Amino acid sequence: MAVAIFLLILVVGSVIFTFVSPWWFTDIASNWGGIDTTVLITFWVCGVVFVAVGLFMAYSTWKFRHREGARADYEPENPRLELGLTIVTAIGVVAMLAPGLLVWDDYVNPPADAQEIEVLSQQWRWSFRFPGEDGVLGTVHVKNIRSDNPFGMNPNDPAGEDDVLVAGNRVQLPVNRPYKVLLRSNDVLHDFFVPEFRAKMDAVPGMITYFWFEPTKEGDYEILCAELCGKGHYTMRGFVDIVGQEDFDAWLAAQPTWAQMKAGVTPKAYSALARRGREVAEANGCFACHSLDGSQVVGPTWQGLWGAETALADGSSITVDESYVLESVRAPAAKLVEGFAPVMIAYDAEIISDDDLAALAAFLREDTELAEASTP
Ligand code: HEC
Ligand SMILES: [Cu+2]
Repeated sequence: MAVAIFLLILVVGSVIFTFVSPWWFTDIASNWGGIDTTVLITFWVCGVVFVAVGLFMAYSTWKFRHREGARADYEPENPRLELGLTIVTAIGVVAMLAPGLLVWDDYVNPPADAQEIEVLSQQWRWSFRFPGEDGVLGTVHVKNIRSDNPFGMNPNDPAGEDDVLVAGNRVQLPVNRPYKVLLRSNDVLHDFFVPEFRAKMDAVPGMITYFWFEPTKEGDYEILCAELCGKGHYTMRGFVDIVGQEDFDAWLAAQPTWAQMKAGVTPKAYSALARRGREVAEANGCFACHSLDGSQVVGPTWQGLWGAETALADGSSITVDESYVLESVRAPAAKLVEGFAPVMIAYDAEIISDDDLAALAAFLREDTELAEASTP
């Protein structure tokens, strides 16, 4: 009896929890309502089966409980019951899988007027490339990747000259325009995922994968890497800003093309030194406590850090410059930032060499400068 009541409570409790729980999908911001529908169908099929099986078990444990002198029937075969269960199961499985096939067919067949954007993934950041005026993405190869060619552009392909290169973690796209997203990885498996778009796809080294979507709501949406890709996986975030067409055009025009980047006309990408500095920060786990996007993790964000006035715990304040950054790393306790606990360890020269520290400072400076240069 107790077991039957427990099973009953489990079933009823699960159903109530499903309907009152605050955890549900975020508001959708793309055309992929069909993906929500397939998920809901799966929820309903599994939910109905769960309730039916749970109630049947509760009933059976009560109805067929042990009684003195009662004997069980032996009935190993029951063709009618087996046929019935097979048919019902088959219908359930088809109901769950068939809609997914239809949506998938749509997902990998972009409309003819879809614009292209390339998403380049690497440990642990996102970058983006637009085809430029000719509408054609230039060819690329990993073996071309160097500090002054972070996208691995083919230097001999004229189609790449006008490609627009967005090196930061932030990209803009116009609302209500279909986009075909081409995915590339420079190192390991990553997965581009924006929950509000209901869309995700693996980025696989050595091949180009794709899907398409049409943003339907303006807003700032977070990009996550949905594939465990190394120790910095959790820091691999980015943002897609969905804006009006005019805002998008203005933003895109302000980004450097490959030709400009080569000529150093708009040096909006990080210098080689700064890129090394970022690697030093990644290798030493700084991003476990410091963000680049303004969010507060454990320590203060590095967004806009360079040149900013930092309020210190002793009531004074200091302008962030090279010497303050060096001191913050070598002796973090010397000047504590107001409102933060002294949890950062001191990194001496054996952990981070003077050269690496200079590179780190260059990264912090350029990160602030690039952000200022790219916000109109
Ligand atoms: C365990 C978490 C943690 C790690 C790891 C960490 N920091 Fe910090 N960091 C903090 C905290 C907390 C503060 C604020 C308190 C203070 O000043 O020490 C801070 C402050 C700083 C500041 C001063 C920021 C400001 O707003 O004035 C700099 C610069 C800095 N850290 C650089 C680094 C670098 C570079 C690394 C990696 C080599 C690193 N931190 C690793 C927690 C951390
Ligand atoms: Cu990743």
